[in-house]
Amino acid sequence: MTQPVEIVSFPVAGMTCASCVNRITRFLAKVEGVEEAHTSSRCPPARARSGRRVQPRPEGFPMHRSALALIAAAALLVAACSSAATPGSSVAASSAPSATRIEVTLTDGLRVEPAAMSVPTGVPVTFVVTNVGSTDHEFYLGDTDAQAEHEQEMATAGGMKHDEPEGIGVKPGETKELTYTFDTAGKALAGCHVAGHYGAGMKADITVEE
Ligand SMILES: [Cu+2]
Repeated sequence: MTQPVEIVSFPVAGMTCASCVNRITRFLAKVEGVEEAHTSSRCPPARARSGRRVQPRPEGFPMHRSALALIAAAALLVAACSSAATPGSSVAASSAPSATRIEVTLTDGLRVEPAAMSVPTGVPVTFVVTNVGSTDHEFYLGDTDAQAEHEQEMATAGGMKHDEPEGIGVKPGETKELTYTFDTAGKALAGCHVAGHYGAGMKADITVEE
């Protein structure tokens, strides 16, 4: 029996750069039942190809449910993306488990200090990041693939356009906070992708504990 495949297209507002595009695409691709996702900051609009495995469905449970969920999810992502630059925009502080705070220093010696950190899974962690150098640095969270992708974005876009949920630019002498929740245990990294910095070792290992 062939699986029904539905091509779903929908417009996404508020994407301002290549990282927004990548984030939406990565997110869509992870949604259950989605086989392929394409997002473009120009026309054509975001598209997701949904190949849900056939299961008996009660009448009135249309395929469009997944499309609606996608749109809602993408809208949330865009909201997160564009509000990330606002300081103090952390969410639901009262009901969330108490955030772990880690003080981080970025140096002109191209180091992220401490070079190794441990964080819990599923708990907001606030990184208080200070650039003690005299050149721009950034603090970008993600696994090896995400770091490589961001390195590429930085190279093609010529720099970070705006702060993001997983990364911030920090000017010389500035201290900024980034609150992030690691959803899965394992290894992650914090890296600076100002040209040449990551390659020179400007990164820290993050162990996300069970
Ligand atoms: Cu740097």
